[in-house]
Amino acid sequence: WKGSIRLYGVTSKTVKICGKCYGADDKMTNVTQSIIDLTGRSLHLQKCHPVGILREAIETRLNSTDNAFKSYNKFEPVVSVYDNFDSLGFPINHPGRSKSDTYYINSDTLLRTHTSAHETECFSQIHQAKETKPGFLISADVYRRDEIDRTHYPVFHQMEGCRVWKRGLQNEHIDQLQKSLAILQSQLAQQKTKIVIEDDDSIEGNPAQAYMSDIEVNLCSQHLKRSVELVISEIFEKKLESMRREGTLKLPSELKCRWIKAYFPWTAPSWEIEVWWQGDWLELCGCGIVQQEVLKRAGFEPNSTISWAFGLGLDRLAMLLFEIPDIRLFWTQDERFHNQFQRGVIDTFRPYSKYPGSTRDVAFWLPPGKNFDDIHTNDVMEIVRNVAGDLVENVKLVDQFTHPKKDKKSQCYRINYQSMDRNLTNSEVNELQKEVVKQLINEFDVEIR
Ligand code: FA5
Ligand code: MG
Repeated sequence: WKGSIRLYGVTSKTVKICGKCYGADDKMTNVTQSIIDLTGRSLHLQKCHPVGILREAIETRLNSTDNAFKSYNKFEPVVSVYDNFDSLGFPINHPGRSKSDTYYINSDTLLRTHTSAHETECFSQIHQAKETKPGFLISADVYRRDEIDRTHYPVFHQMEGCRVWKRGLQNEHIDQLQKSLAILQSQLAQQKTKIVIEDDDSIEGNPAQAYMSDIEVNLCSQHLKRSVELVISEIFEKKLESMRREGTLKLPSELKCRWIKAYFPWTAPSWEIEVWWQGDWLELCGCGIVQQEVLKRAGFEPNSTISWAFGLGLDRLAMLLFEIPDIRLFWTQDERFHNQFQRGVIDTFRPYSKYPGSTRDVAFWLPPGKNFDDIHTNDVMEIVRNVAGDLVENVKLVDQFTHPKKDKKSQCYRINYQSMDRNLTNSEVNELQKEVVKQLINEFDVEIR
């Protein structure tokens, strides 16, 4: 019983990512070759890719008010545990740190799980006056160990946005905040797509930081919320424009959104925004007023600075707006996908014929004395993903039971193999399945039923 994921197929003691070598270690390394192969694709920089189109549209809109944001779009995905977690005040036992959720390269380095990992570095660029704009946007691929299905992929994209004000002795920053907020408000009022907002700005359970005055908290929160709302109304406006062109929209457009209290270790207060879209609330973005501790780590004098930050997921938003039915399509090389999109436009995806899929089950007994909890579903997913890569459409635990007499525990997983780019042969699928079974036995000592 090894009980942990090792480097499938990566036998050496080093891991090479984006041209650099890192030492692997037995205890923490869980990044696999299939994940490493996805680094460096930079979908967010492709001008005609849905993720790139959204990234560019948001950057342009946010800078159209007072040109306050510098873009950082080329940060590499390998970051330190310090940058991803410690510098942001994640407690040592935070679940996000666990190996079942995060790809570790070794005990000090990992594949970033969010773009917030670069906040401290960008704040310190402003502090050292290497960067004169008072804000920044960071877009990048982020990595999380997760299940496999149409809406989940181990890599997705986020955009981080931050805006900073130095507190002036004469309260100049209050002036600046008010002016900038007024611009945002008037731009929002001019958007064709009106946002109807349900706001939760009660401080109960979502306290502000003591060093800020009430007026600062109020202005900074409003500035943050209006900035995010402007982004949302802009991209939905692009969608509605395209629906009007395509003749699928006749109603006047109004967009229902709500702000909900949230918790992030490095912001207080914190919120999430959700959008009502086709009968469901969709979470788009987490945000808040940056904790003073983070700003101090970036070099700012205590109490000298205030800032807001948001982190927006680009892929789900892109799926929804471009009506893309399977998240793997973002990674396809198929021309029929890429030919459909144009810079600056949110057109509806026209599905092309899908290659047929093929389903296989694997059922096994757990080793004696082991519980269902001992095999993490994400670990099974990882094995399948590492063997089959993008040829796996989804993996599902379809059955589990305990044999009453023998007290043996059984699980059955159903794997659906399907390619976005070609037909899979039966024998090819059989080979993949054989390898999955072999690795399940190796890794977990299971007994195939
Ligand atoms: C974060 O990652 C925070 N870094 C956001 C943040 C930044 C908060 C700055 C405060 C200040 P969260 O895990 O909720 O938070 O992810 C942020 C957004 O990324 C979500 O709202 C969602 O749109 C997107 N997202 C999260 N998980 C996934 C996933 N598995 N697949 C696709 N998109 C996802
Ligand atoms: Mg969230």
